[in-house]
Amino acid sequence: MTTTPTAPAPFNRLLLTGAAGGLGKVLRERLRPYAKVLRLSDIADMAPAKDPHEEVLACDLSDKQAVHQLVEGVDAILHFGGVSVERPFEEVLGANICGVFHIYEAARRHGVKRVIFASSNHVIGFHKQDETLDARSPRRPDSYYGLSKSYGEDMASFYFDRYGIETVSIRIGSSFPEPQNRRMMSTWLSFDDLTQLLERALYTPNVGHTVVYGMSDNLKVWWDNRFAAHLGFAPRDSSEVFRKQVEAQPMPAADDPARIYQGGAFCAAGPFGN
Ligand code: NAI
Ligand code: 15L
Repeated sequence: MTTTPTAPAPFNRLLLTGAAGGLGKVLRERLRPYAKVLRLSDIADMAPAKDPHEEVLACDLSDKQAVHQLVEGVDAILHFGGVSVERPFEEVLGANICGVFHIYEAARRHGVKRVIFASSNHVIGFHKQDETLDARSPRRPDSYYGLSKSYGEDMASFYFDRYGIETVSIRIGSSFPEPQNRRMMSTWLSFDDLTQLLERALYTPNVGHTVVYGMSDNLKVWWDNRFAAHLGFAPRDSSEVFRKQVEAQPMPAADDPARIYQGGAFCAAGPFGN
């Protein structure tokens, strides 16, 4: 299902990185109306192209030359690939930090004018759950992973200021079929709302570098999207319909990070090694 009755005119070619991942598999279907050709890429195995509207290309984001070849000929990039949870720094470094540099440098070289960056709430994860944040609130990364997304947002800002490449950085909350715990009652982003947000991010003119929190129309939220109002994102789903099943779970202890911090368990991950 698309979120508008008639999709806007499709791009000639869109690139989706992270296409083998949880969201990538969902977006592989949902992005079809927005591109004549959808180029799908991941380091992991993907289903083969099912028709001429798909191109499937394996690529390691840490490989600069491979990313440059991947980006050639695309009109816009939805950058969803990379390490998506807390991992040792060395793993995050190649996929996320070098990876996001390779994406932007390839975009510059190939004249790509728009990137949609799958950032994360873990950029601000060490803020407490009783705080309300907007896009200008200080970042408080909760992990090497969150740091890498923070760096990605700075990369986006730099490539706009220096080269005019526009980005919408989406600080995705928790995008899964359903909220999995009490914290996700605030952070949940439905797949329909994610799709609408991506449509707005692709088609809204003059976004510069816009930071938007990716959340559904949940009852109790921690984020204020006033600095992204120009996107016209109007989520339609709410985690409320799942409240009963979520609240059947035991309440976390008062000192559990899942109950204190916006980033939840990520705030207690690590250390790794010695
Ligand atoms: P996922 O882990 O299922 O997908 C990420 C994909 O990136 C995987 O298929 C993986 O193989 C690929 N990848 C990892 N290292 C790579 C490399 N070096 N080169 C090429 N590909 C590589 O994660 P998910 O849930 O689909 O998330 C997609 C994106 O959205 C990620 O960037 C994640 O950080 C971000 N995000 C997702 C949230 C969610 O709730 N699902 C919340 C916040 C952010
Ligand atoms: C993320 O950034 C992760 O990619 C995803 O797996 C979830 O953990 C999500 O944040 C979350 O905070 O719920």
